[in-house]
Amino acid sequence: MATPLTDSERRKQISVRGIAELGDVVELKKSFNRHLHFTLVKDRNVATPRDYYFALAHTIRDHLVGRWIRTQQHYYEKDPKRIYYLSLEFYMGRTLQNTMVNLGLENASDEAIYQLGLDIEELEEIEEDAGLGNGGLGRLAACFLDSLATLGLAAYGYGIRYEFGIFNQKIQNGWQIEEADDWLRYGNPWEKARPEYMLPVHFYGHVQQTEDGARWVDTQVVLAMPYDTPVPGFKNNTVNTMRLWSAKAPNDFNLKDYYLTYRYHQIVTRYSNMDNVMNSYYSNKVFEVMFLCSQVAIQLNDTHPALAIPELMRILVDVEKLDWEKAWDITTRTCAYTNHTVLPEALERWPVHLFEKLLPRHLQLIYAINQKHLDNIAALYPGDMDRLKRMSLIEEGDPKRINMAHLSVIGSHAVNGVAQIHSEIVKSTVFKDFYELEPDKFQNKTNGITPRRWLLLCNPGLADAIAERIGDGFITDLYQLKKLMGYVDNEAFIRDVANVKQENKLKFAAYLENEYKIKINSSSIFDVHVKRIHEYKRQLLNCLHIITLYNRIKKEPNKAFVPRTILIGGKAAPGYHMAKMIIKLITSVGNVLNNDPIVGDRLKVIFLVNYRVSLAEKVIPASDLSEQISTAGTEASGTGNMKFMLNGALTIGTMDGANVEMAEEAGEENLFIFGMRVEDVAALDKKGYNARDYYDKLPELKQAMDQISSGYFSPKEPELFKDIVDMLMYHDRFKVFADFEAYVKCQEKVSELYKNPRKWTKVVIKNIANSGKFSSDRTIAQYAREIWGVEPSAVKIPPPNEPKA
Ligand code: Z2T
Repeated sequence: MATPLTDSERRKQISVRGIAELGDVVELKKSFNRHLHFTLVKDRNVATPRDYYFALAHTIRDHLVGRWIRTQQHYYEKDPKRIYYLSLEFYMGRTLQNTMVNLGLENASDEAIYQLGLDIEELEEIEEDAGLGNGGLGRLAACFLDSLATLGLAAYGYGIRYEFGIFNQKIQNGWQIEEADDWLRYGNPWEKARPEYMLPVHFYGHVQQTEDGARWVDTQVVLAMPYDTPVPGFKNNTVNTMRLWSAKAPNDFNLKDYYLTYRYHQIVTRYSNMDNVMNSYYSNKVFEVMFLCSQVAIQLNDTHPALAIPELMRILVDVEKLDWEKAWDITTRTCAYTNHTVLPEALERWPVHLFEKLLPRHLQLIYAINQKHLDNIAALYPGDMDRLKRMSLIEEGDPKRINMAHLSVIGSHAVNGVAQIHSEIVKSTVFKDFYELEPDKFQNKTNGITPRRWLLLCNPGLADAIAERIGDGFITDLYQLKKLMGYVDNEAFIRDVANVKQENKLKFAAYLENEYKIKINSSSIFDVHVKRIHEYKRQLLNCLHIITLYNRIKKEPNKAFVPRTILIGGKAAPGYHMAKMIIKLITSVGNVLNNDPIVGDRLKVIFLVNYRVSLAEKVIPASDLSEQISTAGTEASGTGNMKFMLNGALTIGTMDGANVEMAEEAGEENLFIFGMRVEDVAALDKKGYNARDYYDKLPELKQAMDQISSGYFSPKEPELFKDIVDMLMYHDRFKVFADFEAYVKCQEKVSELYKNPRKWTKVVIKNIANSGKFSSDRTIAQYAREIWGVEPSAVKIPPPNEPKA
């Protein structure tokens, strides 16, 4: 008779991390030792932890190579429509564990490394984040690459190989300090330079009008060097390519000043993409340009790569000699544009004088595009001069500028926002006139996140608890999580979900203690607010709530209080004064209340230094409460909100961005929704927002503000936070005070529910069960069908036959 399995044996069998087959383990160990010897040129006596990381990285990378070659061969033979995702940012984070997860090698590698007497988590920690992005937009591009490969689409991510990623954030005396991120210092084992595909890119010069069209002559040539990184799909043997370009100016290249150098670097790498798209398209077959748009789709990740539009026109008109109408038809049918914000300061408007020197032919083409566009408007709306001015690609003024969003809308057959509410706002505000002109162009594609990195990789305990109930199909079909609604009252599942959360919290607390010597109370609510520091994201609203909680404890020290640890993290743009002041305020408030013996461990405020992809993977699975509190109408979508939901945190949030759809999916009663809706914000704007009204009416708000302005949190420098106070009192575009009362009340409900762990966990389960919509697989399938005109394929490329060593 078979002995019953132990709990851990049962878990191993259903483990979503793959099964450690003996053969695989033996092979991995051999390969690891071979790489340590031949690649790292070390033995176990002298190898450092970093050598071990590289030996493992090379071992795992070897498993990608055959699949990569085969996938590209497969695309060559089947010749499906190619998707080019053009993005100035790919915020990839680490690659080692993600590769093991997607190849199903994680448990085997764990076992192999364990048998070698090493600790795999310690090795994984050595890898640098590929921080080639700022935040949500760049991380979205990275999630999309994972989904594109998992859906078997013939896709390429095209971008820039920055030599420095986003700065590393340090905190000194409560202030943000930026340090260079020299991420390539020890080499990058995941990239392959492709000097054979190097391309010349032209700059400067002037345009000659000849009999058969324009000639751009006397240019200076710059070389663009591609580096390819493999992008594996989840267990489908597909490996796509992310191609990042590096530009080096030849020595004789004369650059006037630093600003131009910087712009030049951006521009050369931006538009070298296009040449290559054309090249890869027509290098192997007879060039039939008429079919370009049926063979290639180009998705522009915001306006940053919008030069693709005039560049494609240049190639079609100047090089391929197509007539203008044909060229424009192909261009617009090939390109599509995603908008990520409606905040006016973030919309790109490039000075014309930059183009005059650097890209004179592109400027001419943009003027010609604009002329035809304005002729069209003038014919449709005779005499409406104001409309012409509003819709022009060129904005008069000093300096004269090109509105890159207008260029992108005109040059694309589809324009999409990134959440339902945002897509509606886009149509009624920034692109109102354009929507009136071409309503069918405008679409919505609600953002998503990859469940591989944001569940399997970062929260294996939760993934296992789920798979034990509903199998592992949810990993590539996240809507299957709905089946968990059948477990809302299942005591064993409730217990498992609560236990996993507690384990994650303990692990994160241990990490904070190890790395930063910070001690936190693991039975407190982990209340987490992580994202870029921005006025519209309202970290200051959180701050005012923290101060209010503190004042309540001080007022009635013996009253019962539900303990909270408030974790706030995020980078401030180096030149954004207010964002830097917000960091200083958070750390100053922390200093006061973390050291107040009356408060004890009931309330702590921790600033999470250097928030980035790899830190998100640690903190999100350990969170109880997710702060998504932007002013309604300002956060296009948010994607952190989705990561928290999937990892069993409850959301406190406004009806903004994708929060709206999260509430729709899970039921508004299962989120902590508070505050003004978009309509309320508009009404308040109409009436006139007066911060003073709230300050006078709400004693707790007044007390908190008075403390900040009187130096309670900065005794040595009472005036320190004057700019914050003035902003909040006299020119707050984001109306923090108007939501203060509702926010504080809503936080009371959070504490109330937390007192009943069983009820809390049931709400958590309902949230997880209804998070299926927020898989980037769903998002990408919609882009594929509704913008690119391709079907995601379930075809599994056969596994490679590795050449014998
Ligand atoms: C960015 O991360 C976002 C928008 C931008 O507008 C620029 C950057 Cl770097 C130009 C974010 C949005 O703020 C966020 O709401 C959204 O979820 C994310 O892009 C992805 O769409």
